[in-house]
Amino acid sequence: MHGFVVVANRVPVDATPGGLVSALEPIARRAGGAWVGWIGSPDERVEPFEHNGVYIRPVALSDEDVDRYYEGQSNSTLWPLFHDGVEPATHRRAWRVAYEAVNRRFAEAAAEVAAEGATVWVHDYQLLLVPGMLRAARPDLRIGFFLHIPFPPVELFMQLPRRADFVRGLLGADLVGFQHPLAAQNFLRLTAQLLGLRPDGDRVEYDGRTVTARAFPISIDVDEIDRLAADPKVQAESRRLREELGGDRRALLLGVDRLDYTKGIEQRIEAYGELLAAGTIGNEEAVLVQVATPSRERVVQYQQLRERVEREVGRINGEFGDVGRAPVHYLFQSRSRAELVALYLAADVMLVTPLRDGMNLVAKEYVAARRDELGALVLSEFTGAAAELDGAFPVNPYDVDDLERAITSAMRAEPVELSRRMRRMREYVRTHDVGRWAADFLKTLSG
Ligand code: GDG
Repeated sequence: MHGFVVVANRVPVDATPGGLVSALEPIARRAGGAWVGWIGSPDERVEPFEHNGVYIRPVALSDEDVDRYYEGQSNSTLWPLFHDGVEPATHRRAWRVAYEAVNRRFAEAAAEVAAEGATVWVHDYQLLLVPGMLRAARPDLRIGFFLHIPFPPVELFMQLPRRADFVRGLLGADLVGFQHPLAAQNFLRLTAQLLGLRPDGDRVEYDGRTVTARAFPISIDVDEIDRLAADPKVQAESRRLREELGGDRRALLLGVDRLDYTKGIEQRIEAYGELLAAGTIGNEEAVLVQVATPSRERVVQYQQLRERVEREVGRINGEFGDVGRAPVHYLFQSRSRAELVALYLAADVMLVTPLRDGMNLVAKEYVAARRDELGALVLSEFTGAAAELDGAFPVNPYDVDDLERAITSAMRAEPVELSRRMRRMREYVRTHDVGRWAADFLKTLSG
């Protein structure tokens, strides 16, 4: 039995942990905690085990569960709908049924490992029903929920079949955390519209309890990025990359994203192509590197996106490239953390232009890596990060003209201006790292 339990779609046993794992694992370890989640491969039954001092309680998913709960309801219904419907959401009864069954399995596993009065922290859109199920089984628990992606406006959410179930699911928590204050507001409004509740400030009474809904913008492990950025091997790799790409004669523009239609990769590449076509930017004065990490490859929208992006990259390189000097370097590959930081250090302009993004950690990682206080960040207004990083060059990624303007202003800004902006952002990120995020959330949850 454990006094602190994390419940997330995946367990933290990957070779290169992300920010969430580096924030929560030490907390779980200190608390003698448990982590409930899927191992990541279908049809694999694994007994509970200990990993880095945390008790791992695997939840098994069949191939069909992965198809319906994960790729279906989570990634083809909720993901697009919660990102403003930038791709149409697909609704299928069988997916919803599987989603509910799998959420129940997660809730039961959590109930089984949580000690009397334990704190349980449930994560993200794959597990929206878990807080309600857990509350019903274990009214003694303190339950927190954090949504890593945006929460859509009421009108959009209303399209979701069985929408009230999802709201009731979240209301099983004592504290529901979001990336942005607007998301918390959307949620509270919905409790009024769908369930006739009366939210008051950031609280709402439900079922004889008080539920708080508030923004807790997530962040990164600043020390980890800083350590990599200070590493002579990483710095040498960064210099090598710049040299390969044309040295100081060519400005290096960089994008790093999972290949996802929410990230605005297509629009970004299209804008760059137009700048080359118009002669605003010459192929000899700049180069774009786009790292597109493979993601959700079995979902058809992702396969189609990949084809569109690759066709456009091919067209631009064919039309505006020279032998040995391609305008766009496109890497459909996963890179190590060290290589990403080397790229951040090499990039003059970081392009973070999602159509919608809960936070976007890449923006914060770029800032944390720039110990030289140089480099420009072009940042979409529709990211959570835009509410925090006021030294960025803001952009509306739906507007190609605005993208082109933002890219050229960032490329041509004076170094003094760049370091003024970068210093402001670095100060903010340094004082708002992921450790503080987790501590704020858990302190609020413990009341
Ligand atoms: C969701 C929300 C929210 C990327 N490529 C590689 C790689 N990455 C790392 C980045 C960064 C992370 O993955 C991506 O985080 P983002 O925040 O940018 O985006 P999502 O994956 O969509 O994350 C988002 C986040 O949850 C946290 O709440 O900010 O809004 O959508 O850390 O560096 N890492 C490695 N190789 C890669 O090729 N090692």
